[in-house]
Amino acid sequence: MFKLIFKQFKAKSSTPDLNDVVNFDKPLKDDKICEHRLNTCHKEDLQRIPGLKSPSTWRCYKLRNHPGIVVIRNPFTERGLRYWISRCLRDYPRPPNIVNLNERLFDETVRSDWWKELQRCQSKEDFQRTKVAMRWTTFGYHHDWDTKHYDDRMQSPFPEDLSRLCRLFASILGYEEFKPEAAIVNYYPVGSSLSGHVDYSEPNQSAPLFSFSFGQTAIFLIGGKSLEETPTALLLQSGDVLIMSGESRLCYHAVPRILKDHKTLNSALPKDEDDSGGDSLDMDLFEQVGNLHFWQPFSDYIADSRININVRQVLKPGQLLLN
Ligand SMILES: O=C(O)CCC(=O)C(=O)O
Repeated sequence: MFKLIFKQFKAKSSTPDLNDVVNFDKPLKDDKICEHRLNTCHKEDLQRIPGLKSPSTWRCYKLRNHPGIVVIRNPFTERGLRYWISRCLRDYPRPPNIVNLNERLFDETVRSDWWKELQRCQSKEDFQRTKVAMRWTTFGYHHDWDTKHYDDRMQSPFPEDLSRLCRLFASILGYEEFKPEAAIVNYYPVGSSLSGHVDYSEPNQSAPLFSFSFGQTAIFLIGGKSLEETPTALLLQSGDVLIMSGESRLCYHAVPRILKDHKTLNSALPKDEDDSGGDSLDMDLFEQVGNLHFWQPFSDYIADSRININVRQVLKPGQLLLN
């Protein structure tokens, strides 16, 4: 059933039928979801990460048929969205992080600073080829796509800003001990997809997995423990945070389709829009993204692409090394 539904949504020849797809902007119409109350009152440090709306205003949902799935509908401010999109494009794909770019197709300059070199492409063709070639970057423990194993010798530092962000969401959901140790940033040009899989590479499979969506909307399929079970399709929009915890952590999931339906806000942002500094983010970047000239190339990228940051804990509690 999973593969069939994946194929139907993926089929380029047809406009996908969204009637049965959960839309968190129309929660009352949908009996597949129910509202989930977050206990945010006692978390004093919540407000300390700039770029997030006040947690008391967050809308959070659970899926009736998929225990453990939680979706927070875009808790980011416009400046916050721009910050994370810029980090994913400009900074995270740089060494020592690993990117998918093939060395036979791209030389070292592109592979080590893809975003900078993309801006320098001379022809439309070269620009497009370089743009769509970027599909993932990994950091923290690097996921080995062939062996599906992590290795203590294959790590790069986990960025402090993303670690703080994940720990904040984990804490709000009651996972005080969550440690962000491995991340994959997935880049999805419109037309691309990710087929059904289970994330079982982590020795720690009881810790939740945090997944952040930016840019164009994804149709996301969440299924069960076997491919026989019928999946539920969700619309994940820019800013949405999906958490796979408990039972759902080891369920099949996929992204069959990216919909080009999101309009990025292309204006300058007022300086004092939100948030005072703090040391949790790159505050120069946080300020720069409000400048239209600086933001434009990022906005152009996101006009026909989606970005997903996928964060996992690798080690079990108390475990210091893998091997
Ligand atoms: O893009 C997504 O929403 C899901 C990504 C994912 O499943 C993965 O990286 O394992």
